[in-house]
Amino acid sequence: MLKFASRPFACAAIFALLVVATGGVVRAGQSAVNPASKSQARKTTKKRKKARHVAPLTIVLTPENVASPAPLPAPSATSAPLVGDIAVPTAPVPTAPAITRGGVSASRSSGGVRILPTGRPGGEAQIAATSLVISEFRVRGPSGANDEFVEIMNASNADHTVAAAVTDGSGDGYAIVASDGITRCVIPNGTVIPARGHFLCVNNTAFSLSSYPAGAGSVGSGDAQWTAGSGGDIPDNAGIALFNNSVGGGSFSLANRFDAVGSTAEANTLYKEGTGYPALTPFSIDYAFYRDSCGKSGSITTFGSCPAGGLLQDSNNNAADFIFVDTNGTSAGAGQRLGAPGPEGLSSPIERNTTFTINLLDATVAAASPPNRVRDFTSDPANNSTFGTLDIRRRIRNNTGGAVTRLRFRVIDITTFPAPSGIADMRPRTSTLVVVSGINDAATCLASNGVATTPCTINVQGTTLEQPPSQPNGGGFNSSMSAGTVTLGTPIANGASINLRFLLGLQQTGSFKFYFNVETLP
Ligand SMILES: [Ca+2]
Ligand SMILES: [Ca+2]
Ligand SMILES: [Ca+2]
Repeated sequence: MLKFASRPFACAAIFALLVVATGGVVRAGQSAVNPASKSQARKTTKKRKKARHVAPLTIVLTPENVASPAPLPAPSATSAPLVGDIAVPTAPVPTAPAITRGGVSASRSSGGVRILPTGRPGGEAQIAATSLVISEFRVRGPSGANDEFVEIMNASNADHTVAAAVTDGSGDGYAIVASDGITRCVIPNGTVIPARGHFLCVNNTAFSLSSYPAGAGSVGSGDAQWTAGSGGDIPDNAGIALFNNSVGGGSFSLANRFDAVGSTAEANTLYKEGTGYPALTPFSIDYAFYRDSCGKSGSITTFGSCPAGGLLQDSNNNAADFIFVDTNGTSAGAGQRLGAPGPEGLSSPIERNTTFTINLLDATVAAASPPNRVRDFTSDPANNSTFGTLDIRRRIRNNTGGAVTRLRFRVIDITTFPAPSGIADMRPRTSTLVVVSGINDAATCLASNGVATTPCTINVQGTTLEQPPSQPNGGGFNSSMSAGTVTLGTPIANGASINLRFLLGLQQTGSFKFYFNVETLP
């Protein structure tokens, strides 16, 4: 997990609570903008008026708007007065990095952002070394009730070979089962799920995210499928469980269960953990519940490093472990935050935070200053950048020991819609190559051009917000951003670096945070 953050230079009282944490002030001294203007434009005037008078930023669900999500209300607060662009952070300078198992995070130093790996902290329940967990799912989507998937992750650091604990000689494996007791997918015996890799089970009747990028291609119809003839639609808010066998009946027991997730409306406790996630009002939107790997349960307003260190959290309490996201920031009953589904299967890139080093583009310059961080005040509402953009540039070095043929970054913590006043509403967006001159960092010059002579001019490649799902409001929680220049034909050799930029549209200014996981192939 990597983090880019800073905090107010001249804090007003309203920011005092953020001081111990982090965040970057990206104030432009302008009024907050309605981040859902596109959505609102499609709605009736009557509904708009109604929504705008609801505070705070939630809507009341009524039968009339169950069929389609209600419009988002406009933030009513305004930004703080202009106090500058992005302040220089003042947190203690961290000690030299020491590689441990866990996510990579950035700590602020007096010079800007510094990256250091972090071990997995205590507190939350830790995933056992052999655990398979349900890492993301949905039971409805834009294509309706059958637009469903269940993603499994091997959260351990060792490859896992599927071997059913109970067998009957008939298609044995692990079973993904809904609370009606009907198996939707079997992960066949002998399947190897790589360390931190995934297995994707989809409803082939209406799965709409088959074009979501995976390795060289897309996730397609997943690694296993179900249809109307094999259980069909999983009802809204029904529970799902992963068992260590596919025999069924009494073999689908608590003792044989790897993991489960269900809502408060699920009566069968075998198919959920704790009281369950808050039951959803069923909208056919591009939503997902994904398992938290930051450790803040999807809070937009909680600053500081991610307690989970970039690794999946499983406290056996669905309400705490799963985060609801959708591409329009809809309030459907289980929390409201802009984000995107990201179904992953066996061919998808794998989290490898600890084997990459994130360097400033120019280490002779503060992290909060160009060329490492560039603030553009140009208003660009059409691209979710009403208050301009924040452009973060880094040199990312491959230390995996081999060539990397696919590289992308998954957002695991961010300030975004619906951020309250004083906190930035950031929208990750696609960027393209920029050429940067005046680099005085010899290591970057050498890595980029093969010559250490300074100053030098370098290429900084753009990153692409991966779609589908369509993200007309920009990215958010669980969105992925790809380094498209890294391919099988043009890999990053071990020890080599790539210069990348992460472009964030600003729909509201204020303190910010931006953490992501590094995902790669092989
Ligand atoms: Ca369904
Ligand atoms: Ca669990
Ligand atoms: Ca996923």
